[in-house]
Amino acid sequence: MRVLILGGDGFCGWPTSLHLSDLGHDVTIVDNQSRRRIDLELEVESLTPIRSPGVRIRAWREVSGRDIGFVRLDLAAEYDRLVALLQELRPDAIVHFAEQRAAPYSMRSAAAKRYTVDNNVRATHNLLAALVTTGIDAALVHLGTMGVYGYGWSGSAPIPEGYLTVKVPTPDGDLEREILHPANAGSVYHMTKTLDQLMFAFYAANDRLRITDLHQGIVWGTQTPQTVRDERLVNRFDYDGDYGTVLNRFLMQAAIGHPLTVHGTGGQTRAFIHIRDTVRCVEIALANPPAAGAKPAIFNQVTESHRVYDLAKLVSDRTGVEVVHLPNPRLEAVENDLVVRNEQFLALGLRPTTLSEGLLAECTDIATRYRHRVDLSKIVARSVWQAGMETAQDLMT
Ligand code: NAD
Ligand code: USQ
Repeated sequence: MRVLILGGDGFCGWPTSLHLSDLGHDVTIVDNQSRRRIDLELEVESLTPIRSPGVRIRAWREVSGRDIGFVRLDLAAEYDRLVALLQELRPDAIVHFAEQRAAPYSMRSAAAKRYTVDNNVRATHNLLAALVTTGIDAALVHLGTMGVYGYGWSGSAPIPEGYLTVKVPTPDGDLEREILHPANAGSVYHMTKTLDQLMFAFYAANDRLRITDLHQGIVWGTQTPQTVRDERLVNRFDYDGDYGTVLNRFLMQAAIGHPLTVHGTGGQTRAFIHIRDTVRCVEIALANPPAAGAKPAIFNQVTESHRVYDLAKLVSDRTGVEVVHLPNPRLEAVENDLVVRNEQFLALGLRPTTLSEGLLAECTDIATRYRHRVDLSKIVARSVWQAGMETAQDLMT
């Protein structure tokens, strides 16, 4: 297939591009490098020394003999170029990763909130409008988030895969209706993903676009079988308070002997997936698109759930690094249950990679190898959900 990977320079997009190229697909990455620019703005860098797109693509050609295209394009701002690109390449499939994806970054200032909404909503809508105007019938796979459901509101009720069957009372008795699961975003970033869902529902119904929305949990890990093939292919590893996600942060903190930064009690339960399974899930989703005219297919892209404190304890027990409970900079349930249905991917052949000693060690090894690149002042989360909320910055420096 000819596949466009929008956001293919990022943490999930780069290994997905390599995985699909390795499978023999004709891959073109579209990315405006905004993520690299935000690193400059935050004065932080990936823990791993990621190379420029040109070097990455040359290295991949050397090790695999395969070409990957790269187009620098802003999906949110360059609609006409996007249309021209679609007309030129006429992709069979499109994977859409190209959004601002950090919840803390999306809450740090009015400018960041506005950027996140403008970027994410416009990027997704431009893509949908461009597909309609060009008449290109590509299967579209979007990376959404488990956070669209919210955490804790439904107690221990299992979270279904996107849709909920509800009873609507009428004078003639109850009617059954299938609706999108109610959205309950916990940050401006997560809110943009709930808006994406509404756009997908509309364009699938009105224009018969074939759309799959992957409600992905927190991704952990760094490397995949392709990114380890050459050091120049190394994947991004975010560790800072805005972009670093919780388990990778704990593994990096353990590698440098920094106390493990649990927000609040650590009773927050979240869903997780290893980066190796992310790339495999995208492959499976591309092979199983919905029919034209069908509602968007929604898959919960998660393999296991854990409490934040339990993860910290696990890492602490194997490394001896202490756990600290910091003031939580976020507005979120102190504790929550989480049961997630994920039968669709399992039925389609996903064999989940779960938390294992080997994979935790792989991540710690990477963190140890690049520990000299850590900026200690960037570890503790500073972005707060409401003005005046206490942060742990003073406690930790
Ligand atoms: P990332 O920030 O590393 O990658 C996103 C890429 O998209 C970056 O390279 C960025 O430059 C590009 N981009 C952003 N806006 C763009 C625009 N307007 N035009 C062109 N390119 C643009 O993020 P990631 O961790 O790889 O996440 C990818 C997707 O997966 C996101 O949509 C995110 O919401 C979703 N997701 C990520 C995680 C996770 O834990 N990392 C979990 C669930 C869902
Ligand atoms: N947390 C800590 N200590 C830390 C960092 C985080 O206790 O040092 C806590 C947070 O308070 C939160 C939980 O860990 O309760 C998860 O935080 P996170 O930063 O790992 O994940 P999140 O902000 O939810 O965002 C990440 C990705 C996002 C994706 C989302 C999937 O950045 O793109 O959509 O995971 S999900 O969480 O399922 O919505």
